[in-house]
Amino acid sequence: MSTFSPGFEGRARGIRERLPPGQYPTESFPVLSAGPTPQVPTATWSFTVTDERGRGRAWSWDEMLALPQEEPTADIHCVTRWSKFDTSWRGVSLDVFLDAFRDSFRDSFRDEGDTAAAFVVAESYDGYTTNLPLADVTGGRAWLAHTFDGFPLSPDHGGPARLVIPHLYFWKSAKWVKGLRLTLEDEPGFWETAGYHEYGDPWREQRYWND
Ligand SMILES: Nc1nc2c(c(=O)[nH]1)N[C@H]1C(S)=C(S)[C@@H](COP(=O)(O)O)O[C@H]1N2
Ligand SMILES: [Mo]
Repeated sequence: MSTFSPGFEGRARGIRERLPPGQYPTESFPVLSAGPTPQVPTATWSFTVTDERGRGRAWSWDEMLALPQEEPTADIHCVTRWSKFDTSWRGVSLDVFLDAFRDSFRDSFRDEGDTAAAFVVAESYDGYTTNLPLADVTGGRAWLAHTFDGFPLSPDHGGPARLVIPHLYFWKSAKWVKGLRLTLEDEPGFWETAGYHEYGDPWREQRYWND
C-alpha cells in the first residue's frame, strides 16, 4: 500500500506537465479586454446561433438557465503568457445549443438539409469577434459560462456570460458573447486580423500568424 494515492501523485506531477511552452502559472485572474466593459442586462440578453443560410435560433437568459448545466474545471492559457490552473465554471455546453439549433431547423426547414458550415465566428456585445473551427466548439470542449468559482461571472470577466474554450488560447473565449455565426469559410476575428494565430493552440505555441 503506497503512502500517496494515485490521485495525489497525479496532481503533483501534473503541475509542470500542465504548463504549455512559454507560459507561467498565476494564482490571480488578470482582466484582458480590448475596450471598455459593456453593461449587458440579463433581462435583454440573448444568445443566438445562426448559419450560412440565415437560419437562426435564440435563447433568452431564463431559457439558457433552463438548459442542462455543467460544471467544468479547466486550465486556461492567455497568449500574454499567464496560465491559471483549475478554473471552475458553471454553464451550458455549446453542444446543447448546436444540437438544439440543428433539431429546430430539421423540423422547421425539413427540405433544406444540414448546415455546411465548418467554422464559427463568436460575436460579442462589445463588438469583439473570434473565429474557430466548428469542431472545436463541439464534443464537450466549449461552454457558455455564467458562473465562475461559484459566483455570477463579473462584468470585467465577461458577465453575464462568456465562452470558455480552454484547449485554445483564452482570446478565443469571447466575453459578453451574444452568439455564434456558423460560416462556410474561416473568417478571422478581432485579434486574428491583428496578427494573432487563426487557431491558437497553446501546446503548439500558435501565438502569431507564422507560428
Ligand atoms: N468580448 C471580448 N472577449 C474577449 C476579449 C475582449 O476584449 N472582448 N479579450 C480576450 C482576451 S485577449 C483574453 S486573454 C480573455 C481574457 O479574459 P479575462 O479578462 O476574463 O481574463 O478574454 C478574451 N475575450
Ligand atoms: Mo489575451
